[in-house]
Amino acid sequence: MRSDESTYDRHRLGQWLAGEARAEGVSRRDLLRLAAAAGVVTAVASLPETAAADTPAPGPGIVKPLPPEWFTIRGTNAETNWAALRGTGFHTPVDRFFVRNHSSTPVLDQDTWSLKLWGSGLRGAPGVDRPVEFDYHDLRRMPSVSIDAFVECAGNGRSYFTTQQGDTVTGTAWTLGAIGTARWRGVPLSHVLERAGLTRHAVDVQPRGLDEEYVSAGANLGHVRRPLPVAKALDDVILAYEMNGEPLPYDHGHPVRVLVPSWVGVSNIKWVGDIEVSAQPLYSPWNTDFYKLFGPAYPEGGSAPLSRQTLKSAFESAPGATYTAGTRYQLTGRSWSGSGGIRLVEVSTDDGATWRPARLHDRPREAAWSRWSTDWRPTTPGPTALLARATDTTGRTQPVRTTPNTQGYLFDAVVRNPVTVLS
Ligand SMILES: Nc1nc2c(c(=O)[nH]1)N[C@H]1C(S)=C(S)[C@@H](COP(=O)(O)O)O[C@H]1N2
Ligand SMILES: [Mo]
Repeated sequence: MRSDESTYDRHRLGQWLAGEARAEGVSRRDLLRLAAAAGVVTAVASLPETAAADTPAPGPGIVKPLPPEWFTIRGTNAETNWAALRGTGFHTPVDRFFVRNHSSTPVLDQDTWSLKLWGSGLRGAPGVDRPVEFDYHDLRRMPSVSIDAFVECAGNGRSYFTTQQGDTVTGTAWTLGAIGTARWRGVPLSHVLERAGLTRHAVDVQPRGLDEEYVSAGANLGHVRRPLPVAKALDDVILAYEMNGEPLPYDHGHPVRVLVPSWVGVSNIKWVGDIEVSAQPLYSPWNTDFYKLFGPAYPEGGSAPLSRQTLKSAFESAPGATYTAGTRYQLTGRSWSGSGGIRLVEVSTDDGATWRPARLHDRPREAAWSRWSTDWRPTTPGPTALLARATDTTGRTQPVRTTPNTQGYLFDAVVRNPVTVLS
């Protein structure tokens, strides 16, 4: 009974967060009770009184608190402010990790959750289309692995196409904060696929989320889902149930998400409910329309679906920061690549006129960032710009300009950070 009740509470809260529950059915007092039951007191308690009157949830449907010093809200998403990462370690604290939601965070109960695997790439009696099912505890009993990896939105840095290059692009105007690095623990997807009866005919694997169906420009595109080639699925992909040593938080896919190291953020399907395993190639709007490169530099039907992320660098400072001439500063930042580790980071404090190597604080690692620092004692008052330029272990260096694409994915040019030196 008790668990039915709390399941119902969580479900109801999820509906409310998703804007589905009408306010007359849920009073503010009930909301607080629901929130308490689901362990998300602060998110709801901080709502203005009027929220429960008859308006839907204000702002994004994200459960965790989003203090403005840590996050910039962009529609249904929350971007991490880079200044909030200064002094944090290699792993991004969960409470500062960016959230990218197509709709809103569903509050799911691990005890009623299950994962279904189905499709023509699995063994099974001919003509019988019975899914193979695993529950949360089945996964917890399987051998686990831990990996350090970033999750980064393919659109991270998109706003610089416009502000630095004058290109017109569509999509969320992220600066560089649509990335975080965590330690993820879970079960290798290869293990689960083997257990489900993977055949050698399988070519694509498509995980699908349990969050609301995504409606874009009036069209219902269904649940968020994107196929992965079976080669990647069997390589280093995991079904993650822990983030930085704690159960996966609601906003990051509780109880289980897919984690696809080095690949575009959308591959990392949160709140995964089922996985289609197919002997034929699979398509979804997320590999045909979105997350491909379109534009004059690309073929008529667009590029191949995006896989790996690109190369970027960011300073751990606020936009437009001021510095005082004659004072010694330690500038800090991080660089990362989807193609390998970081071999070199160069910094310019004079708007690109001169460059010097930064100190690297992490060894080059696949799928993860490297922290760096450099000292700066500004001398000349006035405006200048800070720039950082990384080279990865494949030998690739961030360019001055990125070839534009209509949806503004994979910005990798050196970002110019205007600052002012005060006398
Ligand atoms: N089910 C589901 N999975 C999803 C998404 C989503 O909206 N729904 N967003 C994707 C995108 S575009 C990104 S960049 C990452 C963001 O992960 P995070 O919110 O944990 O930072 O999740 C991906 N997985
Ligand atoms: Mo994304």
